[in-house]
Amino acid sequence: MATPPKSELAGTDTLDRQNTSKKLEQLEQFRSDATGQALRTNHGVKIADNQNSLRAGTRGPSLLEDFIMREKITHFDHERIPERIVHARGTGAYGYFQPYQDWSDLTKAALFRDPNHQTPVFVRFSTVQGPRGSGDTVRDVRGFAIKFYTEEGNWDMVGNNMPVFFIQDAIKFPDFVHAVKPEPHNEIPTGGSAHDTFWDFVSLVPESAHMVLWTMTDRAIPVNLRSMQGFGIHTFRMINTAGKGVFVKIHLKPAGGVRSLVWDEAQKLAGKDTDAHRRDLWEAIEAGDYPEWEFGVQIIPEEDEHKFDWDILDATKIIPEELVPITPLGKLVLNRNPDNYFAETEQVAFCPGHIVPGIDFSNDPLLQGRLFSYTDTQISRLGGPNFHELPVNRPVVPNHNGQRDAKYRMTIDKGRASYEPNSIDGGWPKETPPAPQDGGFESYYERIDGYKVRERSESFGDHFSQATLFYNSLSEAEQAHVADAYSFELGKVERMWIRERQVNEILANIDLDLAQKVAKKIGVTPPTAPTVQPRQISIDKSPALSQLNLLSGNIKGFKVAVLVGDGVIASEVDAIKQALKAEGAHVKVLGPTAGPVKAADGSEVAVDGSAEGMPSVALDAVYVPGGAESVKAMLDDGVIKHYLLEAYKHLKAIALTGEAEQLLKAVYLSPDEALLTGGDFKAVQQDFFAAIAKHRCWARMPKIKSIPA
Ligand code: HDE
Repeated sequence: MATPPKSELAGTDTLDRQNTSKKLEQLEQFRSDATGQALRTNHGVKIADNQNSLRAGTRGPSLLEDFIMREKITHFDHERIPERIVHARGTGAYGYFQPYQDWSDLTKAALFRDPNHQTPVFVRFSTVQGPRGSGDTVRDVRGFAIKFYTEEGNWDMVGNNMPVFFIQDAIKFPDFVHAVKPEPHNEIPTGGSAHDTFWDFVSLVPESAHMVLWTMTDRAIPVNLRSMQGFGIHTFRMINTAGKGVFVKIHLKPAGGVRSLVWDEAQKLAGKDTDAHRRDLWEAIEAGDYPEWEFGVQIIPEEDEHKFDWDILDATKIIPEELVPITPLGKLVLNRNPDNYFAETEQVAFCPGHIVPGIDFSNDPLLQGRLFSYTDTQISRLGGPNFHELPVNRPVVPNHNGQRDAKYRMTIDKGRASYEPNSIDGGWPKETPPAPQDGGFESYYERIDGYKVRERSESFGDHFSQATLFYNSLSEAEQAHVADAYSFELGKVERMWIRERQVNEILANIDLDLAQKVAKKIGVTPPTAPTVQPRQISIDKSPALSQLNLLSGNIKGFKVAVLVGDGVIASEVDAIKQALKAEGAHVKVLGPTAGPVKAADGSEVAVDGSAEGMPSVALDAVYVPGGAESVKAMLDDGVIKHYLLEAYKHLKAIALTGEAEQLLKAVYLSPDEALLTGGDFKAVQQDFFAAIAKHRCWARMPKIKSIPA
């Protein structure tokens, strides 16, 4: 009898840390470097002339036999694949997840077991509404999808940057997406929700009230992808080594704090730099400033399932952190950019149904529908059921089974038996029984009892109390932005009855004052009472929801513009650069042109670009050092004056030292807690850095209305 290829024991593909710890190593075999290589056809023939097609005479017709040209153009003709139906615009990076300790008492999943082990990950961030080429800074939800290449197979945590969703049941998803996507007749707008079909739908579907409120906050215009929270949204389960399950809500908190753009800035940035977010992520990783998040869970014992004012299976609800604090489990770090956007970021395929032992689903009806949808969509997007063989999607462990053939099969499966059980191939591959650790996957042992119904549980029936809780938890400035955002969006809605319905039947039930403010700005008669009786809940504020409470307190990762011209004081430029770098901030020295400037002492000061090329909207703060000549030129420079006014309008920290103080008068501004002046950099450093760390000078808000866009 032939010897079986491996031990007779079932479950031979158990943990093998040495082999599986690095996804990147595994990917190496697929990476292709053309350096030093001859130009060849796809079939390996060396090409002698890549400039001219084959023709009959130098001025004659092209010849069909030109297999080199035909192959090249045929391939080109098919280079595009369908973009994702939602989340088409995205950007990704590799990194790792590392647990802080052994969490076996919470989950048996191996990735949470060893604090010395890093599980490789690929993360893809995305917007939802816009097509692949749309702007990064549009008002939208951001996808936050993580593929953990664990030693027990891939776990996809396909989340967003907001903790709730628009609908409660997956069957409504196509309706919601059709409504938010550009209008069918003219395909407008690209990347946003400020149009009739979206507001028509959400004003008719009150369960969307909470999530729509989130999208009207500044969370929908993150300053960059590094500064966003991530959420699993649905309630999931974790199962420990003893087989005990708990419910969990997944949270990711950015180490650099949660920060957003302001609306005017977001709109301008979409035009000035369509790629603002992907550029920022790329540059941060290239600069070694690796984005980091703390991965944590809210843990809800099974016996507490019904103890909240809301149903934990309802994806339009959060569990306030004040009621169930987050247990931090580990950190997620992104430290490598992909080599090829298409092969990695575009071809990556996530599915919430990809889980590993120790993690399981809940009965959330939104989650349940997602489990089916994602693999289904990959089949049309990636051309068949073999997309798991694409390098970026391959698990780091082997995946033997009887699934064969189909389009684009890359694996050459050996053996005769593509069925199980078999006696021809020694019975391989075999099942692995479930085990406290490293066993085969076993669904959570849960009793299900019920009638077959198309009905929503009554516990899903309250749509406003959490929206009100969220609104009440926001700072005054955040609330003002919410009113502005609703007014902007609804102001673009052509049908008056949709505006009225959103104000009277949705906003008035969230907060009457908000409804009245918005009504006044969009030509609707302000409502005087809600249409739904407010529901009493056990908590009236959740400070953890206000992003003003989620800043890091330091300036690591912030981007500061230093405006220079000929005659600048070089030592000042050096001092600010060094001090910012020491704090982990990024400095962009910007001149009148993209060429170097000559300092007052005759030395050359290198610049990173021109002020016009790197507008204030792309940076977090502005510093102008002294220098009689450079400031003199700036006093007559419209670009610089606009730069300062725009940074001021966007509530940014600005410091003007030495002669640069004269610029204040030129732009008719006066100092405030974030607009600083002083003799030199040392004089303003402390206050300037403190103002940057606050991210925005909210006290300035009442003044900025008078500054033209
Ligand atoms: Fe998705 N969603 N979704 N979604 N979703 C997709 O899958 C779907 C939902 C999310 O970077 C699609 O591969 C249904 C919630 C992210 O590749 C598709 C429902 C949340 C991404 C799909 C939802 C998400 C997607 C389109 C209602 C937050 C991008 C392309 C039940 C928890 C992943 C694709 C990436 C992508 C279906 C609702 C997050 C069509 C049916 C809730 C981050 O399968």
